[in-house]
Amino acid sequence: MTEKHVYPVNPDFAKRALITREQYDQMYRQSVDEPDAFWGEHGKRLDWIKPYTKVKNTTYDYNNLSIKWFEDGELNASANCLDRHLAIRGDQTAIIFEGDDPAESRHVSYRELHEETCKFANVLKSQGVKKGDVVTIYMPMIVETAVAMLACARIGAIHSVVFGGFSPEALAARIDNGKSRFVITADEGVRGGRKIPLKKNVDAALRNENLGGVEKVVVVSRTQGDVPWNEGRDVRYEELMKDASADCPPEPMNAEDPLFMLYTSGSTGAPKGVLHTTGGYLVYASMTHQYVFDYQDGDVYWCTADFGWVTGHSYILYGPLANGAITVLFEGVPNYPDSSRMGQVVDKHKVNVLYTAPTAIRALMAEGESCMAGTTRESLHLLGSVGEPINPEAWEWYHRVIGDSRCPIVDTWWQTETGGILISPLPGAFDLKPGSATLPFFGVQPALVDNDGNVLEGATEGNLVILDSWPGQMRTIYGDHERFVQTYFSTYKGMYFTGDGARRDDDGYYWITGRVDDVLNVSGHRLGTAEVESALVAHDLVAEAAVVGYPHDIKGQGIYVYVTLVQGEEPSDELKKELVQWVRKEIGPIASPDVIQWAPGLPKTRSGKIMRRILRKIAANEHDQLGDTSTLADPSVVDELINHREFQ
Ligand code: 6R9
Repeated sequence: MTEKHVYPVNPDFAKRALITREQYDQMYRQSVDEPDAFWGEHGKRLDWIKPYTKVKNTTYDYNNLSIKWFEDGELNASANCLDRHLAIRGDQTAIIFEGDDPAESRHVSYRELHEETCKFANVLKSQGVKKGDVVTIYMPMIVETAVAMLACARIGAIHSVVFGGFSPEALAARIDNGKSRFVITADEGVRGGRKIPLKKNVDAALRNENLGGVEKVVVVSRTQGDVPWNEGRDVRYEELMKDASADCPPEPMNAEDPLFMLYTSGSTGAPKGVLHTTGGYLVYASMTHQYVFDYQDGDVYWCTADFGWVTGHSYILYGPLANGAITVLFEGVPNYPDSSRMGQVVDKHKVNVLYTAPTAIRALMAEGESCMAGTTRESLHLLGSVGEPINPEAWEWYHRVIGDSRCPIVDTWWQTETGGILISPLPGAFDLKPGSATLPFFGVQPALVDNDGNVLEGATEGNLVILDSWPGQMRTIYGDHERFVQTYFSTYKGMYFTGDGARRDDDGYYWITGRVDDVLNVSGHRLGTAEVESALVAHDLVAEAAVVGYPHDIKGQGIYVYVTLVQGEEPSDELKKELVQWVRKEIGPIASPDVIQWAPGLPKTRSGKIMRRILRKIAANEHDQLGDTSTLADPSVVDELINHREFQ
């Protein structure tokens, strides 16, 4: 790294910053050397109904795995996000809602959000929802979604938010896996001027015979669109809210009681329900939100994620609200009505902190600097990035064009499983290097290991593991604890394996290089290659399919599919289109294949394992670097694929 690639701490930002480099060094040391003292102190940032006397009780011992934080404490997440703010900031804005239509926005105060949440919590109770029940939320980005999540938390129900872009089939699989008896949805969502038939999708999902267990579907009116109605099962949000009492005492929850589950893709099998608990998660989400975004009272903070992903949970809802923040909730997309929308929203609501994804930045970059014309963005003082590695060019562009060369950028590395940010700059403390997530947050002990699990020292590259637990860590995979232990703790015994690779430089800065397993990251969305493959082979004409990622200018990774048709079937462009539609139907538009290549055969080892390494190289047009192909059962397959490679 040359000096010109280092951005020293911005002196103006340092003046207001909560944490200096000296403080970071001292606090980090304590967090690792004396975790009980450190987290015992910082756990007090929340209101506890019953204070904890124990702090950290965790072991990564493979045969004896156990993760508990604040285990004898009791609290309620919704009370921490709402009730405790009423006396000091009841009339302050909690949520600024910005509609898909730029003419539509409104402010919701903490008092209003509290009242709606209490009412809806009573509604859920009246519909039979009890503590420990799983409630599926399939909603657009509207205030009622925040209300629904907080209302679940208030009564101790476990919410399971399913991204509104998922297909009925994907929704059905998640409802089924969670044995969820309740669904909350909206008539339709609106994004980029287009309607999304959420209620219709729920109906289609529930037609699946295995889902007979769903008792109630609560439907919020977003568009007042005409939707089919199933008397007895479907109930209207607005009608139930009319008569609901606004008095609903928060349920005391043990720190280790579940708060929510959220499905995410792994390298094998069906998506897994990542389970987060109450105390550790909320301490960690709120503390990272405060320090990473240097959040201070009155700052207007905008995270552009969706509630369907973990970023929406931790950094639109729980972290910010626990901190009494003003959080922007955006229903739309960055390029509607046109590509100046992001700048427009920043100016309209005087946003100080903008947290978005590299894919959005690259899409704007492709439009050219004119996409910020007519906006000043002068309110911004900090930028954030999440979801995938940010390439230095996109970082520089974000810094220069969106942030007017004035705002530090926090490149935050974390995962659904980690609950909150693990590696990120603290903006008033660290010099920045474009493309590096820099250093670990308090209490986080990253390490790089070789393929045999040996810890590597100094400047090097390897598999990224975490050596000890932090409070926000997931506790299990819903309904499959064994899979949890296997997935995260069996590759390198005694360590949490992230699935990512990383490089560490001479300053100890981490550079995340991307997944080292069979997980794709398409526009910041995680997808398992196995998921896309099983969708494809479910098609009658597909005999076999192999899916790999390839470098894509905007999406980060695109989806490259090799398909072998059943004997006697002829490849055609129509069939390609049909397969793309098929995958969209099975999973959702985010899984649309970018390239389909017909493959008369796939490169396999003699034991029949598909050699994806080779398929990745062909897709990336790097077939001069195939490496060792001597273990292939039939090497001629490779030449055939190279000769018929699809051009992107
Ligand atoms: C929060 C979130 C997790 C995977 C993760 C990694 C990639 C996320 C990143 C990043 C490089 C960053 N990732 N943030 N890679 N730099 N700042 O995205 O969770 O959807 O579970 O994805 O995303 O590969 O393992 P999730």
